[in-house]
Amino acid sequence: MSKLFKRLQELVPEWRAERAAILKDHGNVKLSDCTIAQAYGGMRGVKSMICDTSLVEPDKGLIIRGYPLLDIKDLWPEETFYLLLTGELPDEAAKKDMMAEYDKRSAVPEYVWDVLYAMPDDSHPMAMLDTAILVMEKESVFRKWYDKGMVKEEYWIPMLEDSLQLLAKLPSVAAGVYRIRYKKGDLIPYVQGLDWGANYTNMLGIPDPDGGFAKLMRLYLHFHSDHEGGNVSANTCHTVGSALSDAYYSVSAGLNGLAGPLHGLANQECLSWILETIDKFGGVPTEQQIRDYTFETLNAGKVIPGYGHAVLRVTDPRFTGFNQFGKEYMPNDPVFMTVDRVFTVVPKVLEEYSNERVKAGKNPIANFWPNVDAGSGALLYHYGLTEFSYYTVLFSVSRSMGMLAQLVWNRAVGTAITRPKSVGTKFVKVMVSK
Ligand code: AMX
Repeated sequence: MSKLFKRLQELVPEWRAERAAILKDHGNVKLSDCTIAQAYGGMRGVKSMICDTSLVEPDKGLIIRGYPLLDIKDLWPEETFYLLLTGELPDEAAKKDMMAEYDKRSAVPEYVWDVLYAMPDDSHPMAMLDTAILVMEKESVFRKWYDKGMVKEEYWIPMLEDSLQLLAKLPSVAAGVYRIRYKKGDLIPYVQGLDWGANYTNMLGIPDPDGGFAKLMRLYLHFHSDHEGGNVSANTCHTVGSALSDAYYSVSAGLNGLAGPLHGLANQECLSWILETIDKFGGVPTEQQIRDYTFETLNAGKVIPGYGHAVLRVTDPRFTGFNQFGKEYMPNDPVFMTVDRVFTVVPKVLEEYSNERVKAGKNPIANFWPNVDAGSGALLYHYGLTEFSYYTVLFSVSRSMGMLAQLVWNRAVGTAITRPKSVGTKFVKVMVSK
């Protein structure tokens, strides 16, 4: 029995008791109102779900289980998952135990490779990853237990097993997607005893003589792991999981949302935009050139990828962490230098542009600062991962930790099936006429 499982066995009854007491004593307290603008506007800011794994504060960014991200930036992803689930930092023994739990479950069924090799050559890597996850659904322990019959109190146990199974296989599957999609040659096997991040790096097959890429990978997987419950991927996974669909169905669904350009796909678009500027100006552009190109992009009706956020109103600490990494390990890399210079120029341009929008009667841009996607691509590019249509797959491997931790937690406390109420335009018109 894993240390994680044992600790959860102790914690789950406490969480249930806490939830029951809150509901009994304060169930009628109002958390939030919802305006018509919010109903039309993606429910932005409406507090209507509970998520304990992490919190995104508009002025602070990601806080995982009470720890601001930059205070715990050196965690390995194995530790991140333990923390997301239990709320506690694992000791060295628990971290080793997590590695051993992944090792035990790392074998990928052969049929996954058959399916991936059979997909069209020009499939998007995200479509390949999501298909691979979905095709493994038949392995779900949750579904088997459910079909046999199990009591609600047990739901979290097979959900945890499915989560560990899926997480253990994801680096191999994701690396396989890379090697198959970009015709990199044979698949590279998983190495027992090697950590999750280094294993993933190794299976991609990109040379990493000084271990810098593995270091970046651990940081990357840790940083993207969770972003509270309401973002498109987490919320989709949550909704699908609330119907008691198993982890394979739920995570695959959530990642289909991550594949959208306004969400996780932004990282591929960011690097593409950075490389375009370098190309256009024949090297690292000057601040004036960046300013001109930013306006050109905006005036063409496009967004500046990597800037703005639905919740954050400051520089994303994940961007800050990546920027620090770049300054330490690749200060003279032209792509990194461009990202860094863009950071000094774009927020000011967005502010000016936003003021013009307001004068023209449009919405202001709510946040001029970089989000996680603005800088991560440059670091990956530096280490030789240059196929940027693959970047959202890396994000997905990481984000699966948050989605799975939330699924386990929801099954542990017995969160109900999601069912908000929709109203029609007629309802709105009648309401405002009163
Ligand atoms: N460039 C240009 N215009 C922008 C902008 C940007 N970076 N960010 C916001 N705007 C515009 C919006 O398109 C919107 O215009 P509209 O009213 O004409 O439709 C207006 O400003 C108001 O939007 P907002 O309230 O500031 O943002 P939002 O909550 O509606 O959207 C986000 C947030 C992230 C989708 C938006 O900032 C955006 O499109 N950014 C660029 C894409 C990106 O970086 N996405 C990654 C987000 C992080 C992630 O999930 N990985």
